[in-house]
Amino acid sequence: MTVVSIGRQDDIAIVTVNNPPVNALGQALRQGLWDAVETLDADPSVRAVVLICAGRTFIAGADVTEFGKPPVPPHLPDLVNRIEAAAKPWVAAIHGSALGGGFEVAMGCRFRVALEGASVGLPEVGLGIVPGASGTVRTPRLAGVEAAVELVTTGRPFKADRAQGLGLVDAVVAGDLEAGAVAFARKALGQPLPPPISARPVTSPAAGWWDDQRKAIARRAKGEVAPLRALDCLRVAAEKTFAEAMAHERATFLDLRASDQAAALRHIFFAERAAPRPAHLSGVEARPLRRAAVIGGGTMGAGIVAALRDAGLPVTLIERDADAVARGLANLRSILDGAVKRGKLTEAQAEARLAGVTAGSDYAALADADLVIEAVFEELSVKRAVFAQLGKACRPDAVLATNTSYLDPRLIAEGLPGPERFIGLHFFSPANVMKLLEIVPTPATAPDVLATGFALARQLGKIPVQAGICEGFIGNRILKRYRAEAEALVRQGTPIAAIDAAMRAHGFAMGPFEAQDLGGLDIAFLQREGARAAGQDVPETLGDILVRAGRKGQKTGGGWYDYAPGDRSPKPSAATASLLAGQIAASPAELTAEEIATRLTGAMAAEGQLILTEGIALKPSDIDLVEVHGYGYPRWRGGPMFAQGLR
Ligand code: T1G
Repeated sequence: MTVVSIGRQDDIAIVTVNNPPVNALGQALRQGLWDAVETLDADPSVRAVVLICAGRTFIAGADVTEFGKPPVPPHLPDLVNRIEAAAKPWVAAIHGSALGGGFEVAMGCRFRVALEGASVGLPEVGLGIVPGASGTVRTPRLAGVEAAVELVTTGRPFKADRAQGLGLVDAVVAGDLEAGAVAFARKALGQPLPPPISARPVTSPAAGWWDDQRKAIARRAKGEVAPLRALDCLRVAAEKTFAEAMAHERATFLDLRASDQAAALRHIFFAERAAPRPAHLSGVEARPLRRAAVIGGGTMGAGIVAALRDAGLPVTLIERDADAVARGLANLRSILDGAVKRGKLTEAQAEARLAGVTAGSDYAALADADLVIEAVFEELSVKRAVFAQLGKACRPDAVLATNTSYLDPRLIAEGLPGPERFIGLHFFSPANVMKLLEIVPTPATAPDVLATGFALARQLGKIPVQAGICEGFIGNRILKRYRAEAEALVRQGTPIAAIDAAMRAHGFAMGPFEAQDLGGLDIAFLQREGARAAGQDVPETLGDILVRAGRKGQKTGGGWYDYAPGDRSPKPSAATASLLAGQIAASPAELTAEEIATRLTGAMAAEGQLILTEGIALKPSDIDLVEVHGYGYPRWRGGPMFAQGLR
């Protein structure tokens, strides 16, 4: 397949890239572009060149599948320089996303024209590297240092309009991109050309500004290396010559590309892209998803409704009576108001989200639903009563799902007519924000119903992971082991605050005890009490002692830590120390922060290994996705299985 073809519109050459799925800059494409420059330079009838891409997007970057291999010429920085030095001006015509090497190629062009709604970005830090083909050197010369620092060190793309305002693109067109780019090229030929970006000046801010940037990035990066190394490259670009800056960037890129953090981030990158289309479901057609319904308008139910509406699905919300319906709609409204406050939605979009919800207490409204997700109180009899009604009210082919996080889905579905259409869909709170979705089939679940779970995840933009049935499935089972190991360290005399500090230093947003205080110790306590009441032998935990003493966390002013009224910062607690005094070894084992983190992440991996052996998870990377997307495991460490060398 020709990845680069050349067409003409009179004296304007059209270079079209066609390298599905995202026009990544593999060796063949780099060679094809190099040859195109040579060909068009040698053609006196060509006065300008438009570079455009077929398919869903402009060039989305270097080919990440090549990263593990030695670089093969033409190297991307050389190609970008070659385009910049072309005898005729090149105009990049951008649709979709020009990312990484794609935007660097666009900066080798003399001009950039973007289709409205397109975006440009340098996401390399998200892969544990820095741009390796002049992104840190040309961007400051094109748009100034401040814009460059934001674009490069956050990795977040800019939409076309903002990019134009910053000078990253020269024009934004609507409709036919090629025609717009050709017209732009013709117009540009009638005026003096701007200098190539590499020849443009750049002004470096004062040293204090750089120090402030470094502090802010270090706070945000929490141990991730690439953003700070990218800042270094940008400073060199602002203070040294183009050539010196290019050499510094290349050395940094090659150094980071071989790093553990880059390997970990690539692992997650590919795991995320493989997750929505598991091999064992290829060829299995999902059932249609046109109308959805949610039973229960509490925190989880309202969050699930919001997620379904974000995906454009009309939703019926069912609650037990008029008051509960009103409360459910109020919960949804507060989610939408929050999104508007944070600038995620406009008022009009929030209204449209709400307009797509039909709420009531009559199950007859479910007659046309393709999918119903139950999200009522986590109690077996309550859930079974809901499914008894769903079995009567819904079409026989409607997919019926439970959002249970701990109960055995088989018990919930007992007696349900058409058990093949039943499945577990475990959302994480807040359901409209958290990307993880654990998909839990029962032995009776039909393959096309399982495929429908994955299709729903794709439609909601979530990361689906299939889980077998056990207590806590994958994520909550590992969480239980993680907490038990943390309590074992407390019993050995390791201070609670030292454990939390060690896990924060390891890259977690918070440690296991701070997290319990935030979420409430009573949730897990009730689970344990339920198991005990059902006759299971569940040994007493340190958390039980605290809950029995009324210490449930922030909501009661104290849990593992004390909290002053209106202050959420945890303070070591004398009350907790005295409650647990009898449980703690007299001669504490001194552990370093690294040893604590290794012990606790090792326990996660050990539980993950059991989960794999029992067939609860299908592959190690699924467990890593659960931990990274559901439990705050630092992405740049790849997950507990990756960290233990398990791929
Ligand atoms: N290389 C190789 N394959 C890629 C790829 C890439 N850069 N990006 C995506 N794919 C594959 C992906 O694995 C999947 O494959 C398919 O394309 C669709 O992806 C020198 C060194 C572009 C926004 O980080 O952000 O340039 O599973 O499902 O939702 O400075 O892909 O179908 O077989 O995500 O429409 C910088 C990463 C690289 C962009 C499209 N670029 N990609 O999203 O599709 S480093 C990136 C994305 C670099 C230079 C440096 C997204 C997308 P399969 P998808 P999508």
